[in-house]
Amino acid sequence: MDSRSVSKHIEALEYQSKPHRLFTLIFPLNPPQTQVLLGLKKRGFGQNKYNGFGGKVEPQESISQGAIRELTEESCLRARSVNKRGVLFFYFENDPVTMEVHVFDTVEYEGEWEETEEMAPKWFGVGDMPFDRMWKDDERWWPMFIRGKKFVGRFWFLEDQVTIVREELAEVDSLEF
Ligand code: 8DG
Repeated sequence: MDSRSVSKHIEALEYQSKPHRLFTLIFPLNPPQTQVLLGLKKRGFGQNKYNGFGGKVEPQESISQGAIRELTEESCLRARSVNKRGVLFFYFENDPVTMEVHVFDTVEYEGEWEETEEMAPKWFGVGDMPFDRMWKDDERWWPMFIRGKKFVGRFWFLEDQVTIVREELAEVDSLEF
């Protein structure tokens, strides 16, 4: 086995040995892709932060079905198509579960956005993001997102959910997840 195959093999074993929980995260863009709809999260994990829309993938659905369902539940928009843009892995100190978050955009959606129990939506310029009120990793991968790149990232957080102690981030040609 060459060294690249060995490291891929180790990565696969590491992946299997840790419990993963699957999540989605979707960002609606206006047609010229100059603005993005974010939601201020009103409750639960990430409360008071601006974010895209998303949540846990249900057992009976595909990941992209989960992204579409969560977008409607949290913003009332109905996506007609979604594009997979990235996969992010989050590791938190003293938490054995890896969060695997599949990131999408959508430019094809119907309906008017509405505030919901979980999110208060608001449009932002893609170059004018409220990073001081977002998860700390977002400013790292957002430049790739708005340049239309695909990406894979891994971020290790302390228990405070703010301090990143290690990160890996790379643009990729395709996402095989
Ligand atoms: P529930 O309240 O209904 O139980 O949960 P849910 O709606 O199913 O899931 P959730 O707890 O709201 O899901 C967490 C969301 O936050 C999900 O969309 C993934 C996203 N998210 C993280 N970490 C990060 C991060 O570092 N940056 C960004 N932008 N999003 C993140 O979990």
